[in-house]
Amino acid sequence: MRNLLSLFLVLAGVRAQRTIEWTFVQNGTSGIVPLELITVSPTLMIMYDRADGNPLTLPDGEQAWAALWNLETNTPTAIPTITDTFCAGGAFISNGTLVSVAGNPLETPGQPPADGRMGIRLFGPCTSPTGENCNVFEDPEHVHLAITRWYPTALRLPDGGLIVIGGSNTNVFYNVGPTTENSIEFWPSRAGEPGAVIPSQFLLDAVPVNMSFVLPSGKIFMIANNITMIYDIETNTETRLPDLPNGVRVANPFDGTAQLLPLSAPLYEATVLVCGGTASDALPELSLNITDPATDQCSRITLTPAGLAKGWEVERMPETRILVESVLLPTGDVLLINGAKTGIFGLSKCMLYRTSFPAGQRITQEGLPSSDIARMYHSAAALTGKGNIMVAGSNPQPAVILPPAMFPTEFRVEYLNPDFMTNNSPRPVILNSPTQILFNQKATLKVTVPPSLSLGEIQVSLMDMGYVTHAQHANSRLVFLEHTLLGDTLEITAPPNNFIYPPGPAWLFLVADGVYSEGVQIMVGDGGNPPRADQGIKIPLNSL
Ligand SMILES: *[C@@H]1O[C@H](CO)[C@@H](O)[C@H](O)[C@H]1NC(C)=O
Ligand SMILES: *[C@@H]1O[C@H](CO)[C@@H](O)[C@H](O)[C@H]1NC(C)=O
Ligand SMILES: *[C@@H]1O[C@H](CO)[C@@H](O)[C@H](O)[C@H]1NC(C)=O
Ligand SMILES: *[C@@H]1O[C@H](CO)[C@@H](O)[C@H](O)[C@H]1NC(C)=O
Ligand SMILES: CC(=O)N[C@H]1CO[C@H](CO)[C@@H](O)[C@@H]1O
Repeated sequence: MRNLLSLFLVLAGVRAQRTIEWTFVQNGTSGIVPLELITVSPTLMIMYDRADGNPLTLPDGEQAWAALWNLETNTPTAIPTITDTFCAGGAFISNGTLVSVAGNPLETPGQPPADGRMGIRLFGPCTSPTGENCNVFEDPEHVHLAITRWYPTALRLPDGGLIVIGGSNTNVFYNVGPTTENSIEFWPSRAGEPGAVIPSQFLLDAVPVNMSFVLPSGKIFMIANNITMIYDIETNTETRLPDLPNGVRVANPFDGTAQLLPLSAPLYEATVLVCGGTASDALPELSLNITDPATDQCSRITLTPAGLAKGWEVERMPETRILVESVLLPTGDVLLINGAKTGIFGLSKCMLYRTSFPAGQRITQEGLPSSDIARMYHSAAALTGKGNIMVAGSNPQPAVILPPAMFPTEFRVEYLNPDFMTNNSPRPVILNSPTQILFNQKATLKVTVPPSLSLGEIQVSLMDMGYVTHAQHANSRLVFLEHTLLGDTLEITAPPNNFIYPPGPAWLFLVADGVYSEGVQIMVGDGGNPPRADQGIKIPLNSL
């Protein structure tokens, strides 16, 4: 079974000549199951789980369900949390604080964790490399959502605050049926305390399974089950767009994965890529089976009038995949990793998608290693500031269950290293950069680009790495910045306004010839608490 795991990568044109040699390196154990994994600084990742028998404990001996992972020492440190973070969503907001939203109902009366369904957990910004004094702030009595939500999505809006979408009002294993919350709300609330709850016909039609993106217009694109729409927050109107083709369904419990592909000047046209999911038509929840067929379909659509006229374009992965996870890389390529060939939460495998290639040539399997660790339901893969991909977790079990169980709870941490990290070949370096940039403003960075890399292929990537959970990287975003490079001086221009990149923290990467630097953190916008007024300049858009 272990040998079934392998990895595929899409080769780039210019990059195809270089020997691709990606490798997995295993190091350390996570102590909890990082079913939520978020990159918070160059040295730290935050991990959220539930209290179901984790070996990691707090100083008082109580078991932990939240921890910081130190990328330097490859060790976890438990962090105290009040409410149950299981199946929370989240996002960074405009002041740099990471907000974890909602979670699990009370599991054992009288025992921690407390009911997390209305949870708001604030973390950071954290400037200590080891996470000293970086705590999760919670005040469940006074700071909470308007209603209970298990499994919602949270997106950072152009005003720097959050829209919280859907979920279920209790833990129901699959988020379908009468307990679903077919509604949205905002945090901080837009209409006093507690916030207004706005019903959604789209979520009702879809059973509120969803993947959502903030478009350059400020509207929200949502995919749920096999249907899609654009939501205009200001007018509270839903506009249905074409269904996913060929009966493919992509949301929980048939998880596919979706990414907003990189946005570029001048028009910042939004294209959404959706891969994997199930090929079978709406199966009744109780008859789901690990032998059910997954799909090999990737679908993409450009959200402009011309793109909509073209509709969804279909590409095929080399094999079928469900619960596949997508990691947007600084190059604009998308790593497709983990997942199963069949079933609902079955066996785990990996891949990558090269965005800039013509259709039909984007996917390949060359030069990539295999992992011998199965990464299934409740596993995660996240880009780190160093530029490799941290892969951790997996627990399709109801609690911590150790070997010899089939697919036991997995605590081993691995990194997938790109070839330039595997063989220590020279990478571009950002020597210094400002810590903050205002919209449409220019800034100057000192950089080095190794002479072996082509200066004709420079990209500057401004990224939100997202809040990784359940194969979704909510808020994942990449804007290619306009730039000029003269010697070791790189001049960049920030995104024109808060719609192209919602105000908040970001990572900057310098890419030369497909090889990228380590990332540096930068605050985009004024850094104030939400809601923020519009910032930057208005630009013409042809996107929806
Ligand atoms: C694991 O990480 C530790 C701490 O960074 C390091 O000392 C050790 O060499 C690493 N082991 C491997 C196999 O990379
Ligand atoms: C989407 O699913 C609905 C049923 O849930 C079905 O009626 C519709 O035909 C599907 N759309 C496509 C394009 O397959
Ligand atoms: C799953 O499907 C297989 C093949 O049809 C069948 O043998 C098996 O009993 C099913 N398992 C469950 C749990 O229904
Ligand atoms: C960020 O904004 C939120 C919402 O207003 C607030 O609760 C939080 O304390 C702020 N964080 C910092 C570090 O000021
Ligand atoms: C019920 C459900 O599938 N909710 C999903 C909504 O989308 C977020 C990601 O944006 C997922 O994490 C949730 O699982």
